[in-house]
Amino acid sequence: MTQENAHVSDSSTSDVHAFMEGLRKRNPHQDEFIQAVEEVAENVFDFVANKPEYQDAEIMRRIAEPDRIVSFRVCWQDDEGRVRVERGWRVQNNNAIGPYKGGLRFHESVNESVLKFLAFEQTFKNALTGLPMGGGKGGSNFNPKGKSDAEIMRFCQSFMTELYRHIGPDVDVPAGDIGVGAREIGFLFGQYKRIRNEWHGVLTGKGLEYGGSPVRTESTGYGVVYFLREMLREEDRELDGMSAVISGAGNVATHAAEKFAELGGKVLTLSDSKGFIHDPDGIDAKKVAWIRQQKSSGGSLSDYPEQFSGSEWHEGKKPWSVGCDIALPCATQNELDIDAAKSLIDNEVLAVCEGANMPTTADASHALRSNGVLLGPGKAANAGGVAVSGLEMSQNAGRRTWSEDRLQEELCSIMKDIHRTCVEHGEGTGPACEEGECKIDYVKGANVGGFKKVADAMLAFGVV
Ligand code: NDP
Ligand code: 2IT
Repeated sequence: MTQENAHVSDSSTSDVHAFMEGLRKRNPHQDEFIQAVEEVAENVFDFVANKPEYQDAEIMRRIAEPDRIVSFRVCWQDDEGRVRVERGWRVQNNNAIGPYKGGLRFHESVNESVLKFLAFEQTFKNALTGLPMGGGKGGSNFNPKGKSDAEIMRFCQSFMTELYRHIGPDVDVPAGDIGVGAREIGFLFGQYKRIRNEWHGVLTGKGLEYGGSPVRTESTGYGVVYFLREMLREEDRELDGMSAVISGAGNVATHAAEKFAELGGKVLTLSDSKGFIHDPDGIDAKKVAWIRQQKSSGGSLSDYPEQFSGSEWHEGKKPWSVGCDIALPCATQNELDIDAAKSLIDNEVLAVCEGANMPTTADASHALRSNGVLLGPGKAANAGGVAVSGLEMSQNAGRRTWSEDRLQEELCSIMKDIHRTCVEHGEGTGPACEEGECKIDYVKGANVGGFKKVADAMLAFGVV
């Protein structure tokens, strides 16, 4: 790796500032979107510094302007017969390399900024998988907590009654995310099929009985741990015997915990929006199963210590101060801030590998990397989910279902390929290089690797 790649050049630094100033003006009050773009821009402007073909075509400016955003009203009736009104969105960010693809999030915190950041990240993530998928994201500020199955069904049907116009197996293929799992995908798919009278793979994460793919449910969390394993191998280390602090107690967190424990690691924590569980004996597959059951039946994680002695519940706290070798943030954006990063650095954590999308704040990300902590960014580390979604699309198009063994192998091999791409573009460039302790900058590797693929496709199309 050449020395000039080790730092952002002066001219590209000023380009980033001018670019970000324009972006801020055009997207006021969209902090999450601006944060996601800024991280990519820092790396991409450095990469394109001597490449006028990308600069002249304004590729970065175009990727950071969604192709379109659809926003719509979603009315539904609750069990008391009251009329409720929510807002729904689909952000179609970029379809240069394939149909728009990305999840739907139902959470009270959802707004346009959150969905724009997620659709932007998804564009790079999907490119990294090597599969032909563009980037999109959607959802609603609907809060599914405490709602009955019938209420969830009515909401999903109403949401799809508008969304169906904007999606299709070759147009845009949504899936799950926070608050959208197998139950919601079933209701959404049922309504789409009813309106269109067409059966095709318009959503992924479907049930196995109706076109879903083996391994899709587990794929994000398992993929995170496969990516982490590659990061450790690159440093001649093994996961076996390591301890991990994991946040979240949903799809990604529980499957990451399950795989981490299966590969010989000890999972010390899991969490939700109310607090975290600390279990020094380790949270194994049996305990994970209890947590899943508790969450799906509307129960509280605070009951965990009654079930499993020697453990503790920490109300209203996040798990990052617990000493560990590895941290896996698997809940939501900006959950790991600068104070958390300082605790992890003080506790000599080796690696942070992101199961969630953008869980690490910008200052925390810089602090971790400057202090020699390996940071696996979400757009690489959590790409296993959308990768198996891509394989679900292939299976649906070919009207076949592949074996579980085949899908497990494909997931493992895609995560290894993504890791290799990150190493290719992130070697010898990390912030710690300035301190003389050069580690692979996975953030830069993922940003540049994803950008290059999308950008080359866009160059081929001319100005569109
Ligand atoms: P789930 O809805 O299954 O679980 C979300 C978990 O995160 C819950 O434990 C929830 O706690 C917690 N959480 C959500 N929002 C907050 C918040 N604001 N503060 C604290 N805790 C919070 O979602 P997933 O596991 O599917 O998604 C988790 C993350 O992984 C998200 O960032 C998502 O974008 C990302 N991701 C998901 C993929 C997938 O295939 N599902 C693929 C790639 C990334 P509580 O129950 O108390 O709300
Ligand atoms: O953030 C993500 O990658 C997802 N929520 C999964 C998207 C998908 O289309 O499977």
